[in-house]
Amino acid sequence: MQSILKKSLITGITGQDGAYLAQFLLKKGYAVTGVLSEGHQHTLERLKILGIADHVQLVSCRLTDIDSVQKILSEVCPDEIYNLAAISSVGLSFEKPDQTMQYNCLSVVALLEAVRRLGITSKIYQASSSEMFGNASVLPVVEESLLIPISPYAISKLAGHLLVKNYRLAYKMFCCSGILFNHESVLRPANFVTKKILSTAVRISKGSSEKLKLGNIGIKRDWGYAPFYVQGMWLMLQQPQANDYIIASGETHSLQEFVELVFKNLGLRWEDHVIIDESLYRPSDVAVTLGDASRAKREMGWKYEMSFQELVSLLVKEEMKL
Ligand code: NDP
Ligand code: GDR
Repeated sequence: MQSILKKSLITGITGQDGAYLAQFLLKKGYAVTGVLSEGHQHTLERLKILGIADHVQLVSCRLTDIDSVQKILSEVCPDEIYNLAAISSVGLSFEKPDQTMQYNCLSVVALLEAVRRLGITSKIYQASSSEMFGNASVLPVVEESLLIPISPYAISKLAGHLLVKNYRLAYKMFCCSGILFNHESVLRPANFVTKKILSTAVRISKGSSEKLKLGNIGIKRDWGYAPFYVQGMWLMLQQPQANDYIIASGETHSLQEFVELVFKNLGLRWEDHVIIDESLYRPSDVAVTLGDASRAKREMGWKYEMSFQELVSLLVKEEMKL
């Protein structure tokens, strides 16, 4: 039997990244505790798909409340904390800007402040986002590029990002932000565009006559494969000094290319099945994202080697199996 090395705590364990990260940490011999946010209805589906639901401990906590977070931290005494819980949909954040700001900002303050008040040495990973850059004038972006977010989601993530920097500077705490670019998998929730495209296209390939309704397919994204990205999160907490890192594929492609390739992989013509619905356009949207993950490669040895074509083929295969 493998001996337990370290204790980890993951907020947002029931989401895409939480599930893959839990699987990654379990393989490394960590004890994994997942925090379920009180008042939010969670699904254990992703943990079950990966076959790890029975291997993680689940606890419940009001993640926006400092006292509740302090209580959990003193019970678990984690070596590493991964803060992934968030209202993570950019689209939804335009409909619920108040809830997005409240949850995504307060949960970061509560965690940082709880660690500070307890005086513990837990290392903290914060899930920051490429969305914080907004429509960058120079691409690819690096960690020091200007942050001009253009959605309530991205603004809330920027607040968390700056809080992490502040606690690092003011209290010398080991806290890092991973600035992750879009990463996808079969575990993506249904409201994200790649999952919506994959699940609909697979149903069509099996005989469904439905149409796939999409918003702006002209946008371009730096898309990667989620299981490789969680390794970057872990690597950040293994460094001698805390810092912020971009994790990205370094390629950018339009949503139209993604759609075309998915349907092509299934032997179909996308034009026969896709309808553009302008009601799905966002009030403001980032046109292109492209990240430079050189710092992550140079300092942590993290590198990404899957091409866009390989990513799409793999996602189609995984979706067919599901
Ligand atoms: P998911 O949406 O898959 O998971 C988010 C997690 O937060 C889930 O556990 C979810 O619970 C929980 N959650 C959602 N809404 C609430 C709420 N209102 N109150 C409490 N908990 C809530 O996101 P990902 O796994 O894809 O992303 C993980 C983190 O990384 C997020 O913070 C996201 O913003 C950030 N990020 C993600 C990127 C990506 O491309 N995936 C890129 C950059 C940053 P449940 O699933 O049970 O509802
Ligand atoms: P994003 O992911 O906003 O980049 O945020 P999403 O998949 O929601 O959108 C990507 C792009 O596709 C366009 N789009 C559509 N999007 C959705 N959801 N549904 C549609 O029908 C549709 N049609 C076109 C969007 O306008 C957008 O431009 C993800 C999340 O994981 C965030 O948490 C994370 O921070 C960023 O990636 C990096």
